[in-house]
Amino acid sequence: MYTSCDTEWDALCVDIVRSEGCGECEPLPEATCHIAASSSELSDVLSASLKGAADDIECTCGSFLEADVLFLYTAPESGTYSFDTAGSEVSDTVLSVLSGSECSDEELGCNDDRAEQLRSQLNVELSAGQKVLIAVESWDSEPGMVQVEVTAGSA
Ligand SMILES: [Ca+2]
Ligand SMILES: [Ca+2]
Repeated sequence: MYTSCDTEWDALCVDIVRSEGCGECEPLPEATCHIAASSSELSDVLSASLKGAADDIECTCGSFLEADVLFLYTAPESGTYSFDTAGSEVSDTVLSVLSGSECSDEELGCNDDRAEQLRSQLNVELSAGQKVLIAVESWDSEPGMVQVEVTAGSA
């Protein structure tokens, strides 16, 4: 893919221009943050498919460059929330919770395997009205449905 000449992809673009003798460079693809579903219920199950999903964020406890699905969750009240991928079709999940509704927000926590199982679970303290992004990846690029069950967690 041809990319813009005045960005971090300069070297790649210059190589293309040199080898192909033209100065035509397309703009960089826009950084997007694909949110599959959202909820603000105290107990809810969010689900989406990893098939064809984009790689929007890097889960720090996951594999490099894995596709992810993102769910936006708004805490209805202050407390501890549990996010659990039990019931996902993808057997080995990775779960990450970001501190806000943007893909650039900081990671509050990341879990690969919980209690010697391949599923993932995190307890996170949230305040009323706080928005968090929940990211789910497969550990080994297995396409399929993933789901996150949100419940009132224990601290
Ligand atoms: Ca990813
Ligand atoms: Ca796992």
